[in-house]
Amino acid sequence: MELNSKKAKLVQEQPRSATVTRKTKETDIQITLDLDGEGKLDISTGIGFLDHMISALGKHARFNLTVACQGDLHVDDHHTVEDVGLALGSAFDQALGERRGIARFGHAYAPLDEALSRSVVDISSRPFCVASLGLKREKLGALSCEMIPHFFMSFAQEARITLHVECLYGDNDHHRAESAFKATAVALRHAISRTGGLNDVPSTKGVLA
Ligand SMILES: [Mn+2]
Repeated sequence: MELNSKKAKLVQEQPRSATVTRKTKETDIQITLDLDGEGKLDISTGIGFLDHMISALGKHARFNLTVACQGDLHVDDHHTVEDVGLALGSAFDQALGERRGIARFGHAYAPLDEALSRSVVDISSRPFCVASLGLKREKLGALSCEMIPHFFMSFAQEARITLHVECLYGDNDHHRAESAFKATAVALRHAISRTGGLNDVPSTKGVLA
């Protein structure tokens, strides 16, 4: 019993962080992520609204997160948004490490004024994403609205999580998008919260690989 609790304590103290570098002809990305941070952020993707959304994600998930991306924005915003989503997902996967001793499921609602979003997360190792945000504008700042669900999809793919995020209502697209990121942040924070020791695998299969 004493041994088990010592083991659990050791797991609690293990850092959950990762550094990811991803370089292609389209984007050059460096990310550092600490899942057990204080919301310390330095986000620079070259797309202001994307920085704003990733900042909301990091702040409310209580990550320490730096994201630096030099992308081919002279083409458009597609590669930058997609690749930052993939790299952030990969950093999340690496930082999480062995999928043991965590809550696994998380869900949250987040309002922003008149808009309300719901996000449900399963740290399943089964990449799947349903992102239904109902955005009407073509762009928010320099970010194409069609790339916002795409970002969630790319993140979920490399993070190897199941993510269902929906904006339930709201008139203002900035509010709709931001509430979706905030809800996802809080859902992630709950899903990765430490609930047990190394022997605790939250799956009837006995493995979340
Ligand atoms: Mn805002």
